Amino acid sequence: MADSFRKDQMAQMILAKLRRNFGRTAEQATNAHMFQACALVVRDIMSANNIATEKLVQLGQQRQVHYLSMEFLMGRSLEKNAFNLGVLEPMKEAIKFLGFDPGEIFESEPDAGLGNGGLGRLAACYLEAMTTLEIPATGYSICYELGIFKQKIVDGQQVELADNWLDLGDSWLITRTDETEEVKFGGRIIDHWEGNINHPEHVEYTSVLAVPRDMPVAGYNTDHTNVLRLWDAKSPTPVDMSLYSSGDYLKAVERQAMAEVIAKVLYPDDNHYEGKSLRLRQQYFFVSATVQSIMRKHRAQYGTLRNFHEKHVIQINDTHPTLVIPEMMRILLDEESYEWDEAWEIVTKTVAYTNHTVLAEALERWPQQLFESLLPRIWGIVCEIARRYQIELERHFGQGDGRVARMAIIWDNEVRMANLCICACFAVNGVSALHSEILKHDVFADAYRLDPGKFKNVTNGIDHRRWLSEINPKLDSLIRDCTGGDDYLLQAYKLKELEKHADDAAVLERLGQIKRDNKLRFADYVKSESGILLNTDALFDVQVKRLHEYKRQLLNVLHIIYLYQHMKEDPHFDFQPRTFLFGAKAAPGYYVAKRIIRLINSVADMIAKDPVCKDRLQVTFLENYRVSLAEKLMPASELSEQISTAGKEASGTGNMKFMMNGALTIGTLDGANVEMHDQVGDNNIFIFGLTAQEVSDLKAKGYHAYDYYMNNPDLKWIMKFLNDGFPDGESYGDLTRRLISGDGCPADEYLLLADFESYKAAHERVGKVYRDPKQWNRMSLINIARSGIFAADRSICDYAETIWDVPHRG
Ligand code: 26Q
Repeated sequence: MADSFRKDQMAQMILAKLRRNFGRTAEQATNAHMFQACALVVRDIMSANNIATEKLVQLGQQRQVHYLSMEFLMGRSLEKNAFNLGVLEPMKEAIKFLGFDPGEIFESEPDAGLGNGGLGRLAACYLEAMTTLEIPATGYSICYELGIFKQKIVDGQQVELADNWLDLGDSWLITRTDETEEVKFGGRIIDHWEGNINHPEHVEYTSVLAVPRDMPVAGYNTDHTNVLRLWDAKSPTPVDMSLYSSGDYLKAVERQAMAEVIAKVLYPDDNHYEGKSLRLRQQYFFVSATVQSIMRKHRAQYGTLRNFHEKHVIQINDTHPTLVIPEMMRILLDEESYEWDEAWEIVTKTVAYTNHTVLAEALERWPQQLFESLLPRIWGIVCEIARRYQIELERHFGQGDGRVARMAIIWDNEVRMANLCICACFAVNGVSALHSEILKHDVFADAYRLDPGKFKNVTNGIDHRRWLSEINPKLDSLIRDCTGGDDYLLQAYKLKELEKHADDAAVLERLGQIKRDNKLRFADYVKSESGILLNTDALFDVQVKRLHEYKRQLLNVLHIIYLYQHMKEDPHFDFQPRTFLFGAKAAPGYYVAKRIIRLINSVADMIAKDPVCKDRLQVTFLENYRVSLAEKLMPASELSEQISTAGKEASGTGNMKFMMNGALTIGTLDGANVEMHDQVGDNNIFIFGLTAQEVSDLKAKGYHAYDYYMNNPDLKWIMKFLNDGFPDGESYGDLTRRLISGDGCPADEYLLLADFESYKAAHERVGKVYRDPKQWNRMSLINIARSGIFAADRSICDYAETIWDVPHRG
């Protein structure tokens, strides 16, 4: 009864939005109208909750978390927010009642693709978990007009298209013009000394206005509501038509365009740094607006900034928001007239840093010249931080010590952002146990010895409400049936209770049936999108993630070519049929990554046309891998490929999504795979390859890819095959050269050839187990049961308890 009443109420609210915002009745509305009306209804509920949350936080004078990230890969929000608010069922009923299909309405929402991959998606999962755990938290980023590009595959190659998500996506955004901040670029600084105290004056600068567009975020089963604050860039000088005749019109337009370009586009580089001026402007823009906004509110409430660190913690997601450090100093020194030491104490008790990568090419090092001309006052402050740090280091290590040079903040006319973070932050954490060890003993070894207490680990986690309950409803029912209800939604460790059923034939059979159903559902989707028919009788073997050499999609391809060759040679080759699925975006400027995408498509094409492979071997490249595609794919996946060179993948979070949906992992002991292996043991995961220690030993000793090639007939054959080329006319000598001779860089930097045999053997083990469905399903069940530790709720509790010192629900 209550539900039908709520359905009616919901239908009325949706109709009111349709009428008011679009001047339409339900009969006149399109799916897009219906989506927007539903989003506005849900937004109103969250908005009211958010006002109440903010009041409570202010009254309680609680410590707040500010999560700064250049990326928040939010994906879709309608179904998710409705689910968390407990209004999903009545909303679906109302949509049906009004003559629409809820599935189609959810599908019409564009992904908010304001991120590249792991780091951005992690920020989104964490914002949800912080909200569910009732932590007063705000996310901050840029309101990019264009999110991560849309990928098309044309003639086997990646083509990038603009992602204009704001068309419909801005239904979620509440613009708060009254909270606009001014951000200053360029110009010069005039010092005004008053005795020992300087009052620098910034002149001839260019202003850009930062206008907040807030996206409310619902927590599960709570009224607590947080927001993601996305800063939009606007010019302070509106284009004035009357200037036209005076000739200033074009100048005004130009100035406007210069300002607004800051929020135009997300940089599509993942795990790769490029010293572009616009990127640095983006970073300072969002950081300055954020700090000004937080400090303004704090001052209004407490009348002083002296207790700032008691009321706020700022978590910076990789080094991209590092400029918060000098920006806070600037406000405290220049605008609030604090002395250096007092300002420094407030800053260093507020800011904590998470590192997400050990790849040297991803470490941010900004050229002094660019830095100084764009941010003259910030440059001055960074110089002073660097000078004082250098004195401290020299006192500790002695002058001329190599460690002083390695830890320097400014060196060789570059600003090293990671060193600035390590100097100023009260906590530094890695994102998996192995990664945090590598930070302590390798990447930041000097700093670790100086101050070991600063270094922490918080293993990543995912929003299991989205990545299990919402996307895999059949598995959700099975879990409810086996664990006695939905407690696991707030207490992910309760998934463990599934394990009581590890030997229950009926449960295992049901788990197998769920996977089959999900595979069919996914195959239907692929067919309707691309016309491709997936073989659902084959094992779904999946590698989806950004394309990067260290993630070794190419190792997967080499193995597929090996299987193909074997099958050609021996038509009776006893082989577990496999459907290999790939999904990956390559950074537009990353040539080798794009070649690997083309190679995957050449292989897919060749295999599709060869009758020998029919019903046995299939390869498909899924176009435009994104959050909403991952949501369809994870429930249908059986084998998860996590095959990075050990020591290179900081954590991985896709690995956790697969595990929660019952896929088994084939992987190296890298990132969080190590902890997955710790959870399930040798018997429930397919581990292969060199360990991180072995990789580093082998590299130290001298790795000779050529020897592996010469001594392995399979590898020789595969390389020849790649060189000779494919039926589509494309050949890949460039890729084989990179593996065997190096082509100017070290040969096979990521040790594909060294791990090939071990990878092959692991795949053979996979094939054997798959033929015993009972054993496979049992392993799958154990993986699901032991995946609770990878819930974002657990990660956020770790942050709250070991770094932020804030209370949380539960
Ligand atoms: C930096 C400067 C200029 C332009 C771009 C960048 C940039 C952008 C994105 C550098 C790095 C990134 C993204 C890094 C990333 O996604 N790292 C991943 O973080 C995940 C969450 O912790 C981990 O699970 C992955 O292992 C890690 O690769």
